[in-house]
Amino acid sequence: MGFTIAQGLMLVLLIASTMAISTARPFGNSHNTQTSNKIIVGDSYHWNYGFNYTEWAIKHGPFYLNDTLVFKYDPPTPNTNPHNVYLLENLERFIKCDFTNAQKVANETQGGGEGFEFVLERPWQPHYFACTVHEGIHCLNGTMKFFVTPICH
Ligand SMILES: *[C@@H]1O[C@H](CO)[C@@H](O)[C@H](O)[C@H]1NC(C)=O
Ligand SMILES: *[C@@H]1O[C@H](CO)[C@@H](O)[C@H](O)[C@H]1NC(C)=O
Ligand SMILES: *[C@@H]1O[C@H](CO)[C@@H](O)[C@H](O)[C@H]1NC(C)=O
Ligand SMILES: *[C@@H]1O[C@H](CO)[C@@H](O)[C@H](O)[C@H]1NC(C)=O
Ligand SMILES: [Cu+2]
Repeated sequence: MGFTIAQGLMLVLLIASTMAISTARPFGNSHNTQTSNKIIVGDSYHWNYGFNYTEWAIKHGPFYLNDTLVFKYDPPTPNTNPHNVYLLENLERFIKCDFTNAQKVANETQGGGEGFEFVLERPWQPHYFACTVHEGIHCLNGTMKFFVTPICH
């Protein structure tokens, strides 16, 4: 819909550059111990409509195997938007916010309290996260999507 091929290529380049940085400095950052990190998605903005999570993920990367992503979002009320967490099938579907074969990982109530925790257990696999609420409005217009590719220490 709103995405061009150029934007898709940009995303691919962003993955590539994140990896290049991390392989160029394998021992040079604070993630170089075996302890895994807990990372709150969106920092203080949490998992909500209208935040650029792609930019957030670039800024917070690289992500390591066994790091935990914490998705925090309020349970739905008459005054708050519901949210959820899905894994989308591939990059193309991620770009289009196409939820075909998407896998639900957290429902609308699981982001409450301490949040929903997702451990990055699959090394080198891109994980395409998105909120599917309102037939893609949250994903497309609200930019509630990002991907991470956990690398090994
Ligand atoms: C989000 O940030 C990325 C990376 O800076 C940028 O390429 C993209 O255009 C931004 N998206 C929106 C909707 O502003
Ligand atoms: C990740 O966690 C798994 C399961 O707990 C463990 O077997 C593995 O050694 C861990 N890997 C790293 C790099 O921490
Ligand atoms: C969401 O998932 C939790 C944990 O699996 C479950 O207890 C709860 O009933 C589910 N809520 C909805 C609205 O599906
Ligand atoms: C979402 O974005 C699309 C395309 O940019 C636009 O046509 C549509 O009106 C927007 N919908 C909402 C609810 O903002
Ligand atoms: Cu949402």
